[in-house]
Amino acid sequence: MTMRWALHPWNTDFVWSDHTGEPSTISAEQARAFDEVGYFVVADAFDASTLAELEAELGPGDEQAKEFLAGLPDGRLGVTGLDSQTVAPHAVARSEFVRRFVADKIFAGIARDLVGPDVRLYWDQSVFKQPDGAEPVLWHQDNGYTYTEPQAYLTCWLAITDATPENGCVAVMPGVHREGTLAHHSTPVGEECWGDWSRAVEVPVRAGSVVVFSSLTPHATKRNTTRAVRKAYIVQYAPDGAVAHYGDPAIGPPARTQILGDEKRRYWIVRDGVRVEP
Ligand SMILES: O=C(O)CCC(=O)C(=O)O
Repeated sequence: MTMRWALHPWNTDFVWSDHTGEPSTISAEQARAFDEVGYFVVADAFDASTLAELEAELGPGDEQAKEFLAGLPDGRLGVTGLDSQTVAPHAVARSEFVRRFVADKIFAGIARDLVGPDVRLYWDQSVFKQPDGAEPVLWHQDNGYTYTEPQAYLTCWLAITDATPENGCVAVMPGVHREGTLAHHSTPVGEECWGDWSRAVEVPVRAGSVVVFSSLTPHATKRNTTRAVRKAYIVQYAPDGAVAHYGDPAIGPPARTQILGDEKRRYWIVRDGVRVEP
């Protein structure tokens, strides 16, 4: 089923807040792009030796994810699969290097500029798109997986290997973030919202570059049609006090609301406008 354009039933009065302050880390053009189209690229943010260390630290989590998937009948669980993309969450819980990496001054500065003065880590995961992959990542908003309030938080998608149209770089639907959360439906390969490849923008980037987008920016990645693994590490930052809503939007309002993120991983990145050393 291809999704039609529709707002999420819980999204009744969303208004996107433009970023009007003086940014500390990103440029004024990048802040404007974030507001207008919902994404921008920080090119070459990390050097090869940092990437190599990060990649080494992410390896064991990816191996664990593969072992888990290998125990399932078809090696798949939703969006993640041995023949599509392996997804390993929470490297920050396993690695001191990664714990510090996500609070790097580049990430903290971007989060300060786009989320506000009080920011916590929400989520981190590696996504390794397997060679000659069987399935894409469908159009979705990150807020379509777990509905949050405020609806907008920040996703930083770091390329560990070069990301190209052939191996499944990020593609986005420009401008749609301003509508707030769209309706999603569950498919065998993950959540899906409306998207239109004829209007989409593919965002190829070199290894070490970060695609910065909103939790409300619809994005997708095509199948990896190459013979090499495409590796990315994704980190999400949310304002202090953000909550997650759970329930079935087809039935009614949220059945349950709780603080966003696990207590141990929800550490400060920026507090009172100042980067916090983890
Ligand atoms: O890295 C990818 O291929 C897509 C990942 C993604 O969209 C996500 O984690 O929300």
